[in-house]
Amino acid sequence: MPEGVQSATDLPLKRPREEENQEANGCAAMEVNNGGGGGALEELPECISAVIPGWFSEISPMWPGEAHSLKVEKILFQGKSDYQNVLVFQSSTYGKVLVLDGVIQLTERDECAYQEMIAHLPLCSIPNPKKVLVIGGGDGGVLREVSRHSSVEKIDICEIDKMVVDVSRQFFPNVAVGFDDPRVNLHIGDGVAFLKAVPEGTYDAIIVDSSDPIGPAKELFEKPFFASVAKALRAGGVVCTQAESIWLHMHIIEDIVANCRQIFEGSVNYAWTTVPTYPSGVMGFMLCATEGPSVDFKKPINPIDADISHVKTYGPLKFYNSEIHSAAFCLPSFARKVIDAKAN
Ligand code: JA2
Repeated sequence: MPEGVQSATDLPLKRPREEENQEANGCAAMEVNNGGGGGALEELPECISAVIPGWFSEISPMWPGEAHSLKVEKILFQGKSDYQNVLVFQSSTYGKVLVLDGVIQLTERDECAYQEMIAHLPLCSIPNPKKVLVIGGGDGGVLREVSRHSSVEKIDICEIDKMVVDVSRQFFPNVAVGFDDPRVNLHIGDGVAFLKAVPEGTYDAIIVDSSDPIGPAKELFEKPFFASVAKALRAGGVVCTQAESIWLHMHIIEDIVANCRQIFEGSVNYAWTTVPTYPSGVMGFMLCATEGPSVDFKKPINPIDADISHVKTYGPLKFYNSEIHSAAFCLPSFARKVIDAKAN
């Protein structure tokens, strides 16, 4: 092994939480590279050309010391909402890309991996889900996937940022198509406040499709939020939350697992999937059940493969199947050590 390269057994489980020279909007590095460049880049959004001219580089304190880049064909939209910077660009190899505060939320090419897994891991683990709540998810992709389940009667969604919904409808029609299902009720507002007002035991499943804990979604990673989620679920109801990357965020995951273990009296599990355009190429999910009829997330009992009416509307599933569902809960040893220690 070349000198300086870590062996697998040396992998640090904890990474620096933040590097002080990186700002929360993730674009501080352009100062370094643009020096002397004059005003040539003034028209471009902050994160374009930060590292390689003509490329989008995803620089964030969430992944210090690395920046995945995509070649930009054309910038299609840039705006500033009340909550964050919103950018849409055409990439040369992943289709259109949605970026919030400098961080990639989805690309047309690989969004299926995230949306299908965050929706079907919980919904295929319980019989007959009827009432589903989505927190965040303003692009509509999770709604599209929830809508594939014919047992579902009501889908509430609470997204804080209307601009995300509008931009998705305009630029990502195959994702925002989820909003067109008549079972969907869109609420624009704060998910934390929305949940507090939900009567106890309302939902069969809650899906938290959030951005990272360093922006408007901060509270969605904290214990009081998980407590409101548990209260809003029926007995034996399930939650699935975006839960970061095992390669980058073991310290965050450790905290989430510890919180969930205290709050959810049914099972507490961690699953993951591949998403090539997310830093480290993987993304995890926390899956928990409240006390009640027991839920074994690793054994899907409500296969979506059998329920095909949705295929006419949305096309076939591209990523999810029952085998990948079970496989998603298999963890590398370094992650299992931390997660199982907290979860059991
Ligand atoms: N991208 C990530 C991440 C955590 C680990 C690796 C990549 C994001 N968080 C932001 C997008 C999350 C999904 C939002 N729908």
